[in-house]
Amino acid sequence: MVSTAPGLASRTLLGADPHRPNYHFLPPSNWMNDPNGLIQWQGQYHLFYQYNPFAPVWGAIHWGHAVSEDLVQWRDLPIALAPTPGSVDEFGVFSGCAFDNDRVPTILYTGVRKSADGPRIELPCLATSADDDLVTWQKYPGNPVIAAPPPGFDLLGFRDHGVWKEDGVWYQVIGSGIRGVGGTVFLYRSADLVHWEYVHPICTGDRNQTGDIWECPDLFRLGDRHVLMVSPIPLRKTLYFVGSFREHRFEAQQQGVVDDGGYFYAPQSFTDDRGRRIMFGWLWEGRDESAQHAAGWAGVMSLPRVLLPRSDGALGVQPAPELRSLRRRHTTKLEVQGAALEIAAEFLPSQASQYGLKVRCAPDGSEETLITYDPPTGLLSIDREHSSLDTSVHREPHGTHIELADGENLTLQVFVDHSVVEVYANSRACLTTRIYPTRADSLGVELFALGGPAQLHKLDVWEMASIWDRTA
Ligand code: DQQ
Repeated sequence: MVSTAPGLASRTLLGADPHRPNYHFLPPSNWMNDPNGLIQWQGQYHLFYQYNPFAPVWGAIHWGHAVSEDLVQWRDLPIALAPTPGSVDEFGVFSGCAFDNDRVPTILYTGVRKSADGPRIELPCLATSADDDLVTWQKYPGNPVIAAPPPGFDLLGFRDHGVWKEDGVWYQVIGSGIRGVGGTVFLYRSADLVHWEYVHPICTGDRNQTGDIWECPDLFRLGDRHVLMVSPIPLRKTLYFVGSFREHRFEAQQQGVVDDGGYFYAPQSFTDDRGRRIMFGWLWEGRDESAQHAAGWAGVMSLPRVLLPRSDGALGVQPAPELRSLRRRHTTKLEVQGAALEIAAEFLPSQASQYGLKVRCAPDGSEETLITYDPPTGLLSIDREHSSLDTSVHREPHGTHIELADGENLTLQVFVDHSVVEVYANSRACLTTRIYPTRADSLGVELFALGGPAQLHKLDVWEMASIWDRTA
């Protein structure tokens, strides 16, 4: 299928917007949400994404598409999938995955239409591509490939897919929720990707703890365990469970939040040809719809993150090392200023009651964003109370607990990219937030400590290059 939807706008159109990130991926204009169909095909990384080509708000969901050699520099490709009027996906082409079916690039996505009495009907659909650049896609004429959700449940959703092959059999997981019970992930199997047999739920949560509907399930092996990620409605964050997957049932041994900054959702991960498990997530806006309309764009992709098994059973995470290619002017002092920076700061244990970094600081302190560590409680938080003089943008704080072992340093890696602040702590916690400073001179970086001096062991700051200069 070649899309009849409008093409992508020019990136130069919105390039001067001071809130638009320079080195995080986002479409040329309008709305983006979940990463979809992440795959490395013939050495190239493909990033598809939930996309509304008509407006900077959610709706008319298509699959946008970009390609990269290195996970960092992206090139826009035409829209990959669009809703087909009068079909099973006429309301939207919702989230899904891409995989290799014997050298045929294949997508399994959720086709959505509206029933006569209003509710959405969500069903799995297939599409394949015959070109090695994955530019054009043909929808399977027999879509949907599963005619209805499994019988016997009162379900709250049936969407988003993960696919793998095991002993010659295809398996897929689908996100759902059982009314009054909790989020769940259903398992199906198939010999040919077209005929699917229902197996069972691999895992079901307690709605009081882990939400009503589990969106975007992502199940994968990491080290000697399995990881299940789900994005529960209404929690507005993504949970991970580390555990075992035996006889096609997932048993969680440990649980955590993938990113507790309040803005990271619906991630997807894939394994690349170096065996790395790489994840992207959607960063939503921290301002209201009228501001999104005025800006002409909404939604940013997180930086590529490498997931790592940890000996304590939790999930380890680091920014992909390829991002170092964006580093430009380097300093070990805080003389540097900028809206696009990487800051690596390592603090020794100290007697200070709180310490950390401030970014996007105005010279007179009227705007500043604080990344604060509180040793007594182990709380690492982002304080946006004074991030912006614009009182309409979101400013509630977010944080996560990170207990440091005796003598363990706090290592922060902070990526500031205009309205995005992405924080990695000790390769085991992430906080990502959105800020909208109003002043052109809100560019400073500062260290601070309360209740005693902090002890900075090491500091590196780099100005970061734009990923669009070559493609603008
Ligand atoms: N976004 C998609 C759904 C998914 C949700 C729709 C998660 O497929 O459940 O745009 O953000």
